Amino acid sequence: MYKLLSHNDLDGVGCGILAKLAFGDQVKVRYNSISSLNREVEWFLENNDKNISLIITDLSVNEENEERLDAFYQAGGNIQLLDHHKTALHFNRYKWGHVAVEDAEGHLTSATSLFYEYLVTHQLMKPSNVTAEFVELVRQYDTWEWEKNNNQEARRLNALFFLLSIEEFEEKMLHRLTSNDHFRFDEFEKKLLDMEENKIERYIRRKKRELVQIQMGGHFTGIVYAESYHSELGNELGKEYPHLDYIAILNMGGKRVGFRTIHDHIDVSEVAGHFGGGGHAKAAGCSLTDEAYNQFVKDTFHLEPLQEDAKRNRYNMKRSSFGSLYKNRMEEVFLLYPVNDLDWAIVQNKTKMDQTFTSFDEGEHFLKRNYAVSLVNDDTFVNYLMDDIKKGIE
Ligand SMILES: [Mn+2]
Repeated sequence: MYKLLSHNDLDGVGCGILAKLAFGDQVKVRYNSISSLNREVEWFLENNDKNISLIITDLSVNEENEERLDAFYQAGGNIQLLDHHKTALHFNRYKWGHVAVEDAEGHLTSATSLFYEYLVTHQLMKPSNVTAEFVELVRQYDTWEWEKNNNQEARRLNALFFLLSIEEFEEKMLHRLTSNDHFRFDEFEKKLLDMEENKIERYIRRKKRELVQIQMGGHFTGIVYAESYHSELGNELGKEYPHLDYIAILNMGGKRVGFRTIHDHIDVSEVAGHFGGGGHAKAAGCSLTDEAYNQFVKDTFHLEPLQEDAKRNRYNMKRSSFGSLYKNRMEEVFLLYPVNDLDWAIVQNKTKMDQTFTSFDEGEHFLKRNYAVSLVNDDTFVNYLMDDIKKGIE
């Protein structure tokens, strides 16, 4: 008999699906949050059943359980821990630990890809195209390689995972992996995913109009309230407002703050760490402590949201050699224009600023950070130019 303890996200459940494919009814699978794994391991060890092989995937145990597991192994117990998080690399010192962040070809690994490789090389499972394709989608999603490769199938697999219960998802995938030659979504799933995508798009459009910006801890931060779709929101808001270093997403009901960034020079796990939280460089979170509440909620509640750039312009375009016109809530106008091949300058309310910029983006970031401006629509732009012409005639 086997027992698999795995994470309750797509990558963790991918391992559960592979275990059921390989071992059928000879395996019991339990999915855990990061915090519940240690309880499960303790429970397993208390029963001290050496006839059951324990496999742990996508998660690692605390120090006490690390020692207990090794003692169990030394006493003849069967254990295998497979993980791909760099925080778990120290488990490689045990015969029962296998942690790899990259595979032999230098690709980032996921728990599902490591477990597939393990099952195939130990001849516990026959490799197949459809399973390899499923494993690769999970790997690309879990490592965020899907974004770089624009792998929409990987993103949609995770969306489907969240639309279904874990049991339904497992059942559907097991059926697919045993009866098809290639991995594809069926018509009903495609329809469901399309509807979900439209819903997320509308939600994000609304949230774009609620974002406020503040300067804190040496960073420019965008703040928005949202209970769901944090990854999508962090990504879309980050791209819409690239002058912001990161986006803080407040979940008031859950008393949590999520941090997301699209920038390589920002590590949001450091920001979260300042408030007693943690995570990865691009995605992290913390509890809404008193300090976090004061900074993110109390100090920002009175702020007006940022205005979006006009999107359907034909004349007032960004990077235009005629200049791009911006405005803030105080009705101050700013024209950002190239003065020669190298420099960009700004005219604020018809007065040229001393400061120049080496690129359009640098100039726009300066304006958006310091004056919270947005690109005006064509009508406003034309009126501004007409005004200039009239003044010239007078
Ligand atoms: Mn994982």
